[in-house]
Amino acid sequence: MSTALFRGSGGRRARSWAWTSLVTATVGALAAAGLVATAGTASAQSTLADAAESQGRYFGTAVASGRLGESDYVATLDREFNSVTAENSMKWESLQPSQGYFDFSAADRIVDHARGQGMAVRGHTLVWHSQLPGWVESLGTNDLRSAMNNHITEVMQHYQGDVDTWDVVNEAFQDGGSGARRDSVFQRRLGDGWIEEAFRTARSVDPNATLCYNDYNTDAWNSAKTQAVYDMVADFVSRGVPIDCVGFQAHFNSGNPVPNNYHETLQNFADLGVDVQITELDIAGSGESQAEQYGGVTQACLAVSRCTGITVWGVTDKYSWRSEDTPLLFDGDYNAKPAYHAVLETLGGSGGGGGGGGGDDTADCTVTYSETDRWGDRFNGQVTVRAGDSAIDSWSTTVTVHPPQKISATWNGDPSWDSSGDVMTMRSHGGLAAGGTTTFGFTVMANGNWTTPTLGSCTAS
Ligand code: G2I
Repeated sequence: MSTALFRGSGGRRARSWAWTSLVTATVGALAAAGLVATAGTASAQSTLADAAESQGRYFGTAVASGRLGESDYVATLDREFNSVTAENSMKWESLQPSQGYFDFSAADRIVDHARGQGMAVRGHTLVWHSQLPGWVESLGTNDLRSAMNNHITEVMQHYQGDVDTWDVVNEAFQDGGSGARRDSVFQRRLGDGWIEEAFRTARSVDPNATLCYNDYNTDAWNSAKTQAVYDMVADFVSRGVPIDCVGFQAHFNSGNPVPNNYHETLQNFADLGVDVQITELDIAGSGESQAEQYGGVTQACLAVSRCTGITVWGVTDKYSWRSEDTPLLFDGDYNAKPAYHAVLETLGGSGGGGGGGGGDDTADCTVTYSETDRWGDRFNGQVTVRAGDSAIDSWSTTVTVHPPQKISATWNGDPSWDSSGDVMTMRSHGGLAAGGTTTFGFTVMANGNWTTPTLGSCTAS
């Protein structure tokens, strides 16, 4: 099971089918075990995706491929979102680490999961000065031009039919008051025409994809950077350069708050005849003040008919690129925060949050699985149990193995078994303080089946 390296295009389709059925089967098993919301339990508009859809929008999140093995992460992703963006896996350094060698494996995992769940995929990003492999930096003008066009071509062809929207060019303008283009290798070697060329190439490769220019600090209408991007888009539209959309990253904090005229900025761009999307939303803070700002951004999007959707830059605070700012909609235990409820309600939904958390004080706990060791015939699983906002006296949860697997040893808990021997109930030896954690572990004899055991929910008293 080594990492797949592919030269050139093609090959994705066949693998895609295999993955899709695997994903569907896994989700079916989780649903049967009550681990993911099923159609019967999730009423309309009690999730971000459903509420956004009722407003004719999508609601997306950035996804890190390495997190797709975590059951709470996946359950929250699948329940709440209907669009994903790869947080890092589709960047140039990930997809073409050395010239001519493409490694689509991590990005494929995200796309296969998303497509298996019927989600849309935003491609991020084809041409960006950052997370760019060293070999690109050292190319001369002609080679850089061909490398740029070749990268766009190979990547878009690989994901054609799966990725419907691309950030073709990311962050090409400088911060501050100059309104100038960023001094990147593309700008230095290819001159002003490189952005246009990237868009023309992208259109010729996949005429059906929505092509976006994406940037940050373009939120306040009167800032020099916003104006510079606006001028470029206006120029592209007037000359027929193929651009369909402008992405607003929307990374907000106290130094860069949501501007009062945010809606005006979105509307002015939309009036050029392009869609606008909020592509990497996160807002530092907590509680009601964070909630209010999230509600305001959501409202700004709803007020602009061409604002087609919102993507938040991650599922949970604990994996955010700036986790110390707690900028997302779910806390580290996947409890929905006030910000989540503000977004959901602004989208016309209610309830929601998956029933977990929501800031109440009743006894609860969560469980997370990880595999800690693997040998030729067996593996060790570890479950972390975490108490919610209140102390708990005891906890229990179930671990279901998949025949012919057998659990051969356990530690740090009191196990009991159902009649099939496949479902182990693990009970605590004692309690946990509010927010406290403990772990228990077990060895699974694989007997040829390496499927991850299924965790039940955590029960506290
Ligand atoms: O910086 C925030 C975002 C700004 N707009 C473009 C986005 O693509 C960008 O995303 C962030 C990711 O959220 C981070 O996860 O881009 C960063 C890189 O510029 C990402 O950070 C990288 C670290 O630099 C690496 O050291 C690390 O290995 O994340 C990698 C994976 O965790």
